[in-house]
Amino acid sequence: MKREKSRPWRRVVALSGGVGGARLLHGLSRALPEGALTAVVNTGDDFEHWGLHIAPDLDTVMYTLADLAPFDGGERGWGLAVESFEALAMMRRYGAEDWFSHGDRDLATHLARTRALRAGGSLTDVTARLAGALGVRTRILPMSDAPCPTLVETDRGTLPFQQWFVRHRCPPVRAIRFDGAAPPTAHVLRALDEAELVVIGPSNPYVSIDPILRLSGVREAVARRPVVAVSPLVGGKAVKGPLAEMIPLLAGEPPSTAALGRHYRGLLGGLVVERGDEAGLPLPALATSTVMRSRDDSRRLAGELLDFAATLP
Ligand code: FO1
Repeated sequence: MKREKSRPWRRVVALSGGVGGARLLHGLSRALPEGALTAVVNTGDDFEHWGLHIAPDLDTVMYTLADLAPFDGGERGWGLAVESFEALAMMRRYGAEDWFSHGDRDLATHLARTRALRAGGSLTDVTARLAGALGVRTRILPMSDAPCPTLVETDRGTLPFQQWFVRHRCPPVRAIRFDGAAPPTAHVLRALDEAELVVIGPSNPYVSIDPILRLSGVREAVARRPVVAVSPLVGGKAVKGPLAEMIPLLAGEPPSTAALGRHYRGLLGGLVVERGDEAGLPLPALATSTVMRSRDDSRRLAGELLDFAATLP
């Protein structure tokens, strides 16, 4: 049965990593009625640094939805648009590790989160409190309340995600490993069970989306819903990050949207791809402009995605 274009979606869940997923969430939050969107966010990148709990993807999503993130296609998509790095410079003088750039304003988020977690709050509750304080109306759910670090196997050994990504600048990957058996939260499973549509954002499938899908019961819950993904590739190149280099190493084939479709095999009802990247796809595809350099780009893409999803069985 096809959904009429004009009927608004009431319950949409979007799975997200950092910048690409966050930008799509921004567009979806504007395209959907208030209260209709829930973001389920990867926490496999979370780590402790300077004694603080850092949750980069949650923060990127929160800042983007609060209109506080850089959104101009510039180099730095993460963190806050208006930022200074005085504390980092001072910590450097004290001999602290400085490979991860904490901004001064961003540090306030890490402090507030760490204090609230130490006082006994769950990551879900603390995230809701921080996002609410920044005026975010979209529900942001961490995928789990327990630590579930993503580990990257490389020639230099097995590296926790941020060591691999930021400190060592993405050396070639042999395999991705997920530590422990942390469960998804009940909120995540309920949101998926109630979703009319699940959107997989244009995030790295191996290190941003798989960490969510591999949690007990999540893949099965997603597979029961209509699912549309947005490709993070443009002409075989990643919009941002090391995905294009990872696909040949992990899937044994050149980077393409067809490889992406195969990666999400059994899950997708449709795939949104960059114009020209639709050749050879074995599933319904919407070919459009997928790069989000502005809020208007993300609003347009989100609207097109929802109209496309409405045409799927
Ligand atoms: N990415 C970098 O490449 N270098 C950094 O120093 C860095 C700092 C940083 C601080 C806060 C934050 O929320 C994100 C930050 N990121 C940084 C981005 C982040 O590590 C990755 O983009 C995500 O984990 C991947 O989605």
